[in-house]
Amino acid sequence: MNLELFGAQDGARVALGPESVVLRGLALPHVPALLPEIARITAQSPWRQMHTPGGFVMSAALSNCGALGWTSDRRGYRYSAVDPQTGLPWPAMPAVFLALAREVAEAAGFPGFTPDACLINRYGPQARMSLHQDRNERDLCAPVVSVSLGMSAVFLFGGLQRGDKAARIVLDHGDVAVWGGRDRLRFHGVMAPRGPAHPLLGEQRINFTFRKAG
Ligand code: MD3
Ligand code: FE
Repeated sequence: MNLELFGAQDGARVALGPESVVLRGLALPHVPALLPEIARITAQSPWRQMHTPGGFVMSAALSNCGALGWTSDRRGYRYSAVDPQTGLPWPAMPAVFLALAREVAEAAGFPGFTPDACLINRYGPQARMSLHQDRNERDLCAPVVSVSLGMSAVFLFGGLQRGDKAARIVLDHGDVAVWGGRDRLRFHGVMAPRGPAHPLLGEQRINFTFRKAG
């Protein structure tokens, strides 16, 4: 075993709120299976920067897989069965993605999670996501599961009001997190990646979030 692949924190569980938790390194064993799937998905539905209703261009690039994909344009945020750039359905959710999402949700106390959408964000060295709530999903009772790969980044976890003070936690390659229940509508964001380029992924951070959107 190559011990350098594992960090001191791997296996740790960090509670962010009453119903949200970070599980350190839980995705690490799956990385070799995940990366070719991300390549396959983004060959079919390429990385793109979306426009916000407010007239900005998002700094992170995104793609989606699954029955529904998150999109944004001048008219608003929504989930769509069709990739607006290709006119085709989003790539199917790979079995390894679904298995990981279910494993993570179960480990956090949300058994039977069946996501129908997976938003994949790619952050270059300058990309970030400002504080927001995720509320376009029809079923806000289902949790959101996230998987972080590549460079590390500071995740900001606020409260139910935009002005509430946000806690900060670094998310590293292989970390997974789950947000459910009363934490589901908390404001959150992520700062630009920091630290050294990642040995596998270079100067980028990739985050995918599984959602029950429809
Ligand atoms: C807490 N993505 O795509 S992942 C997003 O790193 C998003 O790409 C960030 O926020 C990223 O919407 C953060 C963690 C995350 C994702 C969704 C959540 C935390 C969440 C939904 C509700 C509460
Ligand atoms: Fe979000």
